This record gives sequence, structure tokens and C-alpha cells, in this order.
Amino acid sequence: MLNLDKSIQLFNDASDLLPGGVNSPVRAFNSVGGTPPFIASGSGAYIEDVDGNRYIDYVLSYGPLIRGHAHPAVVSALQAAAARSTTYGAPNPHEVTLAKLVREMMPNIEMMRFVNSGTEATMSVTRLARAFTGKNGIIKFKGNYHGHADFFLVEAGSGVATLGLPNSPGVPSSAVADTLVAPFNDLEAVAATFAANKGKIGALIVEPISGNMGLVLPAAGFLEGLRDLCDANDALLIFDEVMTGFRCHRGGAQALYNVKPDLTALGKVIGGGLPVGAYGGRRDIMEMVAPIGPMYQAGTLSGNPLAMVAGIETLKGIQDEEVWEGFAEFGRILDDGIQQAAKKHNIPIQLNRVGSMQGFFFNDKPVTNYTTAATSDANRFRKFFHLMLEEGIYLAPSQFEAAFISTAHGPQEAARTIAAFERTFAQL
Ligand code: KE4
Repeated sequence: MLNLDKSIQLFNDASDLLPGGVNSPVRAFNSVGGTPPFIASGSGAYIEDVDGNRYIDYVLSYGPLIRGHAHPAVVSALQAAAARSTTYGAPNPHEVTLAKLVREMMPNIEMMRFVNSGTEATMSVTRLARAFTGKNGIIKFKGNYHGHADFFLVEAGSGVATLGLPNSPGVPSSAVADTLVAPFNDLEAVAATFAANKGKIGALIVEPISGNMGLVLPAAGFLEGLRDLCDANDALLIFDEVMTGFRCHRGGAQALYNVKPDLTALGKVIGGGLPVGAYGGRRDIMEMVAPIGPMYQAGTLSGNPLAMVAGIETLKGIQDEEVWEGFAEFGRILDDGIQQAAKKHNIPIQLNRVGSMQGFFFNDKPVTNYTTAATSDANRFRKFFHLMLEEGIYLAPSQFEAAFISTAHGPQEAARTIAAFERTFAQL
């Protein structure tokens, strides 16, 4: 048994001060039970909790830390930037450097705006799509999570799905009146939604690889089909790449699948662990954004120098092809080990992997959308989660999340993780 004495005490104190003792619901362990370890530090592929327990981290703050915890280049850039003040409320050169890096890696983003979270990015990009098209209808997918803006809290994934909250109280029906929901990987349903709402739909937003119902890949032709349907219905295609951006591929899902969205939302990796989001895309659309256009969006700390330099040093570290070959190799080793352990212990699992993202389901059928994801064995996941935590493997406390690796995860971590899967599967 893990000694979590200090975490338990902290969780008691936190629960009196913060709803659920956390500042983001999925961290509360509600769906797996038990006390969340309070983390004291991180280094490379590892984190250590306040009781001294050490874990290989496959959460990496739900994606941002693709170079691992406390990467020296990121830390020293932050130290230098902090000594020059933490924010100016004025343009600074790092905004230009990061924007150039993002555009070089994701050329469909001809112009962009930095914000402070993925939620801000998707909220703003949807307002922009509505402003540009003059049509308020948006199509989203069941089990996709685009942050907590009112109009997205309809059959969302991630923490909303984890907590079994189909929607959220406090969201007026007027706020979601223009939000239409379709099943992921179902082009016919999308076509029917467009047909039933002719002339009303301004945009379709999708996680091109769904990471908030577990990891679910687009079926062959799905993304291309969305592009065609948006073109045929004079709607904008928005890729929410907050999670997949610079995670599934050096150029994101839009490069991996060679499908060109009109607009893209980013977050996580581009801030290297500091609060950064971004939205961008076609220049003719982005020129509607204030102050050059009428669509208003603003933020006190948007583009602040600390967040910018953390993002710059993070993206600089994932430029080379061998970094991506390294992710693929780590994934192959890990997946082979997991599959062998599952076969040996007759555990039905579905494994998905793309780039530095991985997901698996305790399910004997392929998982293609939220409905099939939800048929996975949640009780088995709960037991699995805690056994792996005891083994020193830190996974997201929910079946509806993805796992992430970093450049700091190497052969030793893969071997230790496979051994942990083997011992855990033997007990399931
Ligand atoms: P944030 O506002 O949490 O920075 O980003 C919202 C968001 C938007 N779009 C996608 C595809 C996302 O995955 C997210 C946030 N992801 C979750 C993890 N599934 C954040 C973790 C949390 O809520 O604590």
C-alpha cells in the first residue's frame, strides 16, 4: 500500500477550501475513488508526491510537458524571463518568435492570437466563426471536449463524461440552442444534421483525434468527409488541436491526415506547462479579430513573456525527425509489452496510439465513438488504475482520458511500465 498520509491531510484541508479539493474536476479521483497524491515535484519522466512516492508520469499535466518535467532549457528560459518581469501588458518579442514557430510547424495557421487556455481558444475561435459566417449553428461531437465554455457543455467528454454529467446546470438552454451534436466517425449523421439545419450552421468543430473519450482515432475518410461537408454547406471547419497539436505529429493532426481546417485551436504543448492557448487559421478570417476587425476578444496576460518563452523552448525541442521516431519506437515497445501481458492474462483491451499519445480501453470490441467507449469496463479500469499507482505508474484517473509520453521517457521507463502492466494484469 502507498503511504499517502500527507496527501490525505492535504486533501482534507483542500476539500474545505476548494470544490472537491481540486482546481479541475478530473483530478479529484471521483471516478476511481481514493485520495489523489499531492505532487511536490517533477523531473523528466517522473513526479514525486508529498509523501515521497515516485511515479513515471503518463499524464504530463494532460499533455503540455512533451519535453518532460523541468526541462533545463525551459527552466533556464523561464528564470531569465522572470528576472525581466513576468508580464508587460504590451507587445513583446517572444510573441513574435512563438507565432513564427507555430506557423512554421502548422502553415495552415496564417495568422493567430494567443490566449491563456484551451477553453479561451475554442470559445474565441467559435465566436470568430460565427462572426465570419453570420451563422450561429455549430456542430460538435458526442464525447469531444472543447473546454468549459457554455455552448460546448453538451454531451462533452473528459471530466464531464468522467463525472457522468451529460450537461451542466447553470448553462442556459439559450446558450446551447445553436449547438448540434453528432456521433464521432459518423459522416451520415453529420450530413443529416447539415440538411436539417440548412443555412444555419456556421462551423463544425472536431477533435481530429478524440482524446477526451479515451483516445479514439478518426475512421478512414472521416476528416476528409468533414472537409467536404463543410465546403458543401458553406460552413467553417475548426480543428480543436489543443491536445493533438504537436502531440500526434510535428504538424498536428492536420499534417498527419493532410486535411486543411479553416481555423485551429491550440493549447497545452505551445505553453510548455504555462497557461497558453491560441486560435488561428486563414488570414481572411483572422482579420476579423479586433483591433483590425470587429470581433472582440482580449486578455490581460495573453502573450505574456514567461508563457511565450516556455512555449518556444518546448517547441524548439520537438523539431527533429528523430524525436518523433523516438516517440514511435517507445510506443511500439510499450504496446508490444502491454499486448503480450494482456494476452497472457486474457485481458480484452483495445490499444490506440498516435505520435506521443496513447489510449486503451478494457473492451473486447474496437472503440470508434463515445457510445462504444462508454461500454468499456469501468470497474476493471478502477482496479487497474490503483494497482498501477501502487506500481509507481501515474495515469489519468479516468477511462475517458489519454496517456502521454515525453522526450524524457526512455527504455528504462518502458521496461518498468511493461513490468507494472504484467503484475497488474495478473491481478485483474
Ligand atoms: P483548457 O481550458 O483545459 O486549457 O483546455 C480545454 C480543452 C480544449 N480542447 C481539448 C481537445 C482539450 O483536451 C481540452 C482540455 N483537456 C483536458 C484533458 N482531457 C484538460 C484537463 C482538465 O480539464 O483538467
